[in-house]
Amino acid sequence: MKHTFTMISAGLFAALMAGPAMAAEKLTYYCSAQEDWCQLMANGFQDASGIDVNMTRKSSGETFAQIKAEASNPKGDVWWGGTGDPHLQAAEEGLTEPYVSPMREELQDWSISQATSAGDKTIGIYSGALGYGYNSELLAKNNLPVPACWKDLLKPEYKGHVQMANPNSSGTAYTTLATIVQLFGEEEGFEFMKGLHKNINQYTKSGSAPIKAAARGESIIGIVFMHDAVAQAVAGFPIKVVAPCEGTGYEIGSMSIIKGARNMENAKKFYDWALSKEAQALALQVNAFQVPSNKMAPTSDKAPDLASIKLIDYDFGKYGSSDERKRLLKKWDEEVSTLPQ
Ligand code: S7P
Repeated sequence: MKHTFTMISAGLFAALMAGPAMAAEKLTYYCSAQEDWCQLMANGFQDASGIDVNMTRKSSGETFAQIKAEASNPKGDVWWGGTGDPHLQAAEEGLTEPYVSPMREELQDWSISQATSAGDKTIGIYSGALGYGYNSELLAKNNLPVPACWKDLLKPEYKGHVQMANPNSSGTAYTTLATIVQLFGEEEGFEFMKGLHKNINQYTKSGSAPIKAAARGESIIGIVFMHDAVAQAVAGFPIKVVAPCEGTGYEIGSMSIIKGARNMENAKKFYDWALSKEAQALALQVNAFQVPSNKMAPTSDKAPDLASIKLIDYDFGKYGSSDERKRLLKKWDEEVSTLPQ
């Protein structure tokens, strides 16, 4: 069987690499993962296919809003990266195109489930667990206790020391909100978010910004995907990574083709290429420590081990649905973000 898959890949790549495409060939690519990975994917595809790539990087919620705003006159061709929930919402709202890639046979079950649940309008490209990280030097300098659980973040000692992104713009922060609601129930979950609000020094636009701020010493604790905290630790900053003791949510980072894409064939070529083990292996060059969806792509030994983290059974169907995402965000806007600190 493995041999057959390899043949499929080899055949597909032979077709893709058959020679440079016509000079006019192009692709408009929206990216919601970290900037350096987005750029590497753009360059990698351009080199592999000869197709000119025009890349824009925005957070997951922002990209969703842009695709929605452009729906009557789509400008993007493919959306790669970012948390799965807004990709699922885009699928439900008819903003993305169904596509069944020949590369599917190489993918993990969780990647295919994401596709199946969305009528093939999206697919999983990586996975990662939510958590937080803290600057251990600053924590010690400020005589603060070492946090290990979500509820530790409510301690009054942490006032002004915790940062997270805004769940409207950021997929990471929406995953945080949905995780807390699933872990503690809606009522207690919103009480938690209100308590946390008292300790927040800033809601950033981008999901990974809070741990970059902690790395630079501008804040102490950042709520982020654990792989984003690991990236800062690997870069040499005094960041410790926490898998919260109560359990935590996770993402299926996703990819979707935009409905009405002007360069539909090139979008499909990118999609197939992005699912290959070669394209997914590029992550290691930029310290992107998510777990890849291609079973043959390497996972860094520094990547958080999802099997050893207490993961909740995140309900992607519910929390990726248009009504639920809109409702939770509205409730957070009205009941949490407006509270005094
Ligand atoms: O940095 C990588 C990553 O955490 O960023 C994506 C994220 O959704 C994009 O940032 P926002 O939170 O600002 O939307 C994640 O999918 C990815 O793992």
